[in-house]
Amino acid sequence: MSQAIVDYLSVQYSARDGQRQRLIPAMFGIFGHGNVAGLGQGLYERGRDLPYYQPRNEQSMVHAALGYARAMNRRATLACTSSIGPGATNMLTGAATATINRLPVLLLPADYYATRHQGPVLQQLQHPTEADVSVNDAFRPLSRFFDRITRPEQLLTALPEAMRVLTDPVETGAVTLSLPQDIQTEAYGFPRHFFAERTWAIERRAPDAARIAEAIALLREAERPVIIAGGGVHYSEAWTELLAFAETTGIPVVETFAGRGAIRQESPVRLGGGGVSGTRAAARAVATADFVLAIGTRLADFTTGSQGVFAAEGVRFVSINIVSRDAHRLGALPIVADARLALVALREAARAAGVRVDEARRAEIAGWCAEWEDTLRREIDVDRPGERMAQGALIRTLNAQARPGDCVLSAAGGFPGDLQKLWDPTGGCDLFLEFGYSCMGWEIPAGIGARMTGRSGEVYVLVGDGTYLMNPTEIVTALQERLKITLVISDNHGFQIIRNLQMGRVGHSFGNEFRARDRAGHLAGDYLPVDYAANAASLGARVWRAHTREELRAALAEARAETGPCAIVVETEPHRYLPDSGVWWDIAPAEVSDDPTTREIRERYERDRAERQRLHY
Ligand SMILES: Cc1ncc(C[n+]2csc(CCOP(=O)(O)OP(=O)(O)O)c2C)c(N)n1
Ligand SMILES: [Mg+2]
Repeated sequence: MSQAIVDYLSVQYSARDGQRQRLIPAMFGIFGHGNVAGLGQGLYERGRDLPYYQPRNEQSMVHAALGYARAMNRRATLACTSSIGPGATNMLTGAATATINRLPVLLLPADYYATRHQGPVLQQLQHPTEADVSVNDAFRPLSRFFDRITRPEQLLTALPEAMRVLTDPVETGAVTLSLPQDIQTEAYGFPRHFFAERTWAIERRAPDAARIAEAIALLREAERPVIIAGGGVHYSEAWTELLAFAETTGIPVVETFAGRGAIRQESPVRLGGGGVSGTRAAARAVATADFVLAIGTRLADFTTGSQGVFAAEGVRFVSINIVSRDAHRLGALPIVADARLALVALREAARAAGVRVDEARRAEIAGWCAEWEDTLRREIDVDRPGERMAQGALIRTLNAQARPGDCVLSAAGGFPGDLQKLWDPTGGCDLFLEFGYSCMGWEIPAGIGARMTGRSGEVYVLVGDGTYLMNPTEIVTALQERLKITLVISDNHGFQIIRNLQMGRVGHSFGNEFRARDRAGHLAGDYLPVDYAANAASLGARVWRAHTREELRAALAEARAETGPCAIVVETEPHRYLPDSGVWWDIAPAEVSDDPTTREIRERYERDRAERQRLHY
C-alpha cells in the first residue's frame, strides 16, 4: 500500500496556461514505528522519482512544503509523512497554517492498528467511548479533505480526491490521509492504469459578464476608488493584468500582507502595504475611498482595521475572489472568478466606459505618498546616538542589497509589519509574508522550501530572536541538503512587538522581554545574554555579527558568495518602532481593573471603537 502511494505520487502533474510540472516532486518524513516499515520502506524501495528529505521536526516539514507551494504560486507542493501520535500531532500547526493561508500540502500521518489486535499501541489515544477516534481526528477541522485509509483499496478513491482538492484553487489547503500502521504494509492488487501519468488542470474560472457590467456601473459613479490586492493576485499570476487595469483607470493599489509585491514596478498607482501595519498614505487613500475593489483577498482584520478603515459614508465594495465566501465579504458585489480573467474583463469594460480617476485625486494621493516617504526618511536615515541599530534601518539596508530573483520570508514578530510598511519590491525581490496564521517558526523551513523550487537568487529569512528560539533546528536540514538560506536575526531581547502592544493595551511590561528574575521574583532583571550567532554556528551556519549598517552590508555581501546556510545576527534597539499607520485595531483592554493606567486605556479604547468601527455586512 505504501509502495502504491509512492508510485502514484511519482506520476502526478499539475498544469496551467501550458505550464506543466510535477504536482508533488518530493516527500519529507520523520520515521517511527508507525511509518518506518510502511511509507519508509516504500520510499526506500521505490522513491527514485519521489526523493525523500529529512527534517528535524514534523511541524517544520509542513512549513517547508508551504514555502515551496508559496514560491510556486500553488502550482505544486510537497508531501509529509509522520509516525503516529506526537509525530502526527506535531503537524497540526502546519495543517492550520496551510488551510488558513489557502496553500496546498499533502499530510500522511500514521495511525494506530486497524486490526485492533494490539492495543493500546505506543502513542495510541484511548478514547473512552469512540474506539475509532485517534489523535489524527484533530486534523479534521484543519483539513480541506480528510480520509482514514483502513483498507488499501480505499487509495483508489482517496488519492485522486486528494489531488483534486490540492489543485482546486477554491478548495485547496491541507489534505490529510491518515494511514493505520498495519494497513501501510498490506498488499492489494491495484490496477495498472491507476499508476498512469495524470495531469491535474488548475483551472481559471471566467467572470460572469453581468457582474462585470454591474461593477463598472458602480465604478463609474465613484470619485475616489481604491484597489486592495491580496495573495490571490500572486496565486493567479495576475501581476501584469493588475498593473494594466490600475494604470488604465488611475486607481491606486494597496497591498495586503499576502498581496505584497502585487505591483512590482515603479508606478504612480503603487501605494505599498495597507491596513493596520501599512503606510499612512495607503490608510488615507482607503479611509477616503468611496469605492473599494478587493482582489484575491479575504479582507482579514489587519486589512480592514477591524472594520474601521473604510471611513467614507456610503462606500461600496466589489470583490473579485475565486472563493465565493470571500467574494461576498463586507456585503460586496461579488465577482467569483480568477483574478487574471476578471481583471482583463474589467479593464476592457472600464476603457469602454472611460473610467479614469481625476487628476486632483491622483495628485492628492501622490502628495500623501511623498509625505509618508519623508516621515520614513526622517525616522530611518538617522542613527540615534547611544542606540543600537533600528529594525527599520536593517530592512532598508537589506532592501538596497537585494537583487532580482531574491526573496524575503517572514511570518511573525515585528518584521512582517515593518516589511509591510517599508519594503520596496520594485527591485525584483519577492516577498513571502505568512500573515494568515502568523506562525512563529514558519520562516526557516519555509525558506528551505522556497529554495527547493530551484530559484537561483538569495533566500532571506527574517526572524526575531524570539522566533529564532522557537524553531532554529532546520538550519541542519539546510546544511544537509546544501539548500542555501540566509537568516537575518534581529536580536532585541524578546517578544518586542507584543510588548509594544501590551504597553498600548495594558500599560505595563510583563512576560515579553527575555530578562532574568530580579530580587523581587519578577522577570524584570537584566537582559539574558544569549549568543544567537554561536547557536546558529553550532547547527552548521556560517555566521556574522553586525552592529552597524556598514557591517550589515559587508555581511550580506559575503553571505551572497556562500553556498551553505548563513546567519547574520543584528543587535537591534528593543523599544524603537516605525511610525504607525494611524489605522485602529480592535484589541480590547480589560473592562475591569484596579490599575488607573489600564482603566484610562480602556476608556480611550471605548471612545475609539465608537468613533472608528463601521460594520459592513
Ligand atoms: C507560534 C506562535 N506563538 C505565539 C505567537 C504570538 N506572537 C506574535 S509575535 C510574537 C513575538 C515575536 O518575537 P520576536 O521573534 O523576537 O520578534 P519581535 O517581536 O521582537 O520583533 C509572539 C509571541 C505567534 N505569532 N506564533
Ligand atoms: Mg525579538
